[in-house]
Amino acid sequence: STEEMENKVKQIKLELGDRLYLPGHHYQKDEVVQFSHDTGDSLQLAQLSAKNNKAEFIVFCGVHFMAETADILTTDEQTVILPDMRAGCSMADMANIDQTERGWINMQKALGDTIIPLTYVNSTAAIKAFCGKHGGATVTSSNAKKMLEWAFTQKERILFLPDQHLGRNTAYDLGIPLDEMAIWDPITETFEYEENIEKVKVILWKGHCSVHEKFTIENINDIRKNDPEMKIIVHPECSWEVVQQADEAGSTNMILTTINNSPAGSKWAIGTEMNLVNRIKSIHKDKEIISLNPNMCPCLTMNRIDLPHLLWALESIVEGKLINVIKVEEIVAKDAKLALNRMLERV
Ligand code: CIZ
Ligand code: SF4
Repeated sequence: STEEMENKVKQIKLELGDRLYLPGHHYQKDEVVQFSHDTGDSLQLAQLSAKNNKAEFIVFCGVHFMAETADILTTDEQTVILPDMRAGCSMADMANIDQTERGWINMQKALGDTIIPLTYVNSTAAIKAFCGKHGGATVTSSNAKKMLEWAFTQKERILFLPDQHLGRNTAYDLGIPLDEMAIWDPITETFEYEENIEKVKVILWKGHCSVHEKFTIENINDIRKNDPEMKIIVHPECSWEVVQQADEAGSTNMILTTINNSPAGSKWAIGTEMNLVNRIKSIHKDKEIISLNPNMCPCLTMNRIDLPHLLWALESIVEGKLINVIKVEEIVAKDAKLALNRMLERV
């Protein structure tokens, strides 16, 4: 039963003490997050894992790329475990390394040595390593603007992987018009652009988040019509049109602080993952909180981590038969760390 499983998790947590660290991403289910030592966004959790050098075992409740980042930033003595290997990220999977290497050659042909690659942390370790190797860095949704500004001090143009929306929203925020951005389609291996490729300052990899793409202009119009007092706040993984029409847009932490700082009685429609929206709703009972999309929008892969998988991972530690260990190959980890460090030392 659920209660039995919960009791076992509690018991193993007690038994392992400091040897265990359990980070839980904001998008994780309550049944998992209730046991987390910390909750946070992907980068905060990786940094906290790295600081927690007493922990021999890090059972990462989040998705695969987050566990990889934790492995890259922690020591060789620390073991990172992902409770369910099916917990991937469809966005990260939209840029594989072979496509990226091929695309890069095409981009160099078209534009010469004028491009620096940046990748959203929501990407595989191999893509982070690619960026590290070519002088680039990682970014998160909280520091994307700062990192794009830095990148433009290095090269004339940026290749932004793998989320076209975060790339477009951030570049637009920096004053770059849409006709100075091109999309690189890794399937057709061609650019999509409006005028002259020479004018392009930002090349957006054609990837997206299948959760955040479900928030639409129609959702916004419905809310404005039904309740004009409701404020709309969205994550920058939403499309440019949605971000432009919303009242506020920002990272998970920005969304959390904005709602925290809003007065009792405030009304918010939030465009981000369902578990986080529900958690905000249960914490802020004095405010009216709804999802921007009435169908809620769960991240299916985040939700693969559930209580039974968490318990399975913990039992594997106690029994000395580790499952789902996430270990990034050394040569990949080295270059990926370069890309992560270029970001960490600037933010
Ligand atoms: O959409 C995601 O996966 C986010 C916002 C991750 C993170 O915490 O950076
Ligand atoms: Fe990936 Fe989107 Fe899920 Fe985040 S919410 S893990 S970007 S699919």
